[in-house]
Amino acid sequence: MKKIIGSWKKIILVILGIIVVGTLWFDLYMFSPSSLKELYNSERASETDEDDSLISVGFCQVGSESVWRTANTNSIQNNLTEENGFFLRFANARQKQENQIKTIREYISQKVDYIVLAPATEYGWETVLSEAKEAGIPVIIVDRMVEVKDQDLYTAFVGTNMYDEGRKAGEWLEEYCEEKNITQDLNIVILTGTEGSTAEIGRTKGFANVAKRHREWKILESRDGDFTTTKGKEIMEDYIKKYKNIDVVISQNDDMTFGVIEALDEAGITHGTNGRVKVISYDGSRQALRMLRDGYINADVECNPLQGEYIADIIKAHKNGEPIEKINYIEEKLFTIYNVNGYISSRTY
Ligand code: GZL
Repeated sequence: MKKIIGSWKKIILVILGIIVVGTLWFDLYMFSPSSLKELYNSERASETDEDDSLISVGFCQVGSESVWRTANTNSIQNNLTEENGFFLRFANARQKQENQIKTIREYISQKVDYIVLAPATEYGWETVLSEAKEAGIPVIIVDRMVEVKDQDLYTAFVGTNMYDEGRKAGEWLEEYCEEKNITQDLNIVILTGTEGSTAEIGRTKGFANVAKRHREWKILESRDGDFTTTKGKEIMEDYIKKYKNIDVVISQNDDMTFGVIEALDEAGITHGTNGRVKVISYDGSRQALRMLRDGYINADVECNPLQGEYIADIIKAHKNGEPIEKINYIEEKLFTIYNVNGYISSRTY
C-alpha cells in the first residue's frame, strides 16, 4: 500500500514541475521584451531584410538523388552568389512535385525577383506557374522541361537535349553492332529515370526511334529506377533472375549504372568492353568515366549539369531588358573508350 502512495506522489510532483516550467517559459516568451522573441523576430527580419541592389532568386531544385544533381545544385549556388549580384533562396523537393509547388508559392509570397525551377516531372505546372505570372515573377526552367499550353508561363529554358541523348545511345549501339558484325537478335533491358521527367521521356523516345530501325533488337523490359543506385541495383538483380540472356543494358543515369554493375558483379556476369553484357549509361560523371576507361561499361552519354553560369547570364540580361533566347541547350558529347581519357582529369563532378 505504502509503495502505491509513494509512486502517486512522484507522478503528482512530476506533473506540477511540468506546469511550473511551462508557465515560466510562456511568460518569458510572451510578456517580456525577451531575447527569445527579439531573436525570433530579428532572425525573421534578416531573412526578409534583403539588400535591394541584389537580384533575389528562388531556386526550386528536384532533389539530391544523384551525383549529377549535386553538381547541378553546386553550379547554380556557385554562380548565383552575392558577389555576382544575387540573393539566392534554395529548396530541395526530394523529387516530389507537390513540394516544388509549395516552394514556388512561398517564393511568390516572399516576392522574389525570379524563380528558377528544375521540374521533377513535365506535367501539372499550369496553375502554379500562372500564379507566378500573375505575381509578375519571371520563371526560368532549368534541366528538365515543363509541358504547358501557354509558353509565356516561363521566360526561358536552360538545359540539355534529352531526346538527342537517347538518339546518341541508340546510334552508338548501331555502330557497335556494325563494327562487331552482330546481326543476331540482341536482348536489351532498360532502366529509365523518374517516370514523366524530361530525362526519362527524351532518352526513352530518342533511343526507341533508333531501335525501331532494328527488328533484331528485342527490348525485353523497361522499368523506372528513379535515378538512384539502390533502385538500379534492385531492378538489375530482378532482371538477372528473370532473363538468362541479356546482351545490353541501357541505364538512364550513372547512379543507376553503379547499381547495375554491382548486381552484375555479384551474379558473376561479365560486362563492358570485353564482357558479355554491354552497358550504356548517361550523365558522364567522373566515377562513370573511370569505369568506361577501365572497360567496365561501354559508352556514356554526357548530360551537362554545369548550368549555373548560363542561368546567371540569362537572368541579368533579362533584368537589363536585353533580348534572350527562349530555349538554351548546353553542349554535350558521347564518351567511349576511344575518347574518354582526355576528359577524366578535368571532370569537376
Ligand atoms: C538530366 C537530369 C537527370 C540526370 C540524373 O538532365 O534531370 O536527373 O540524368 C538526375 O542523374 O537525377
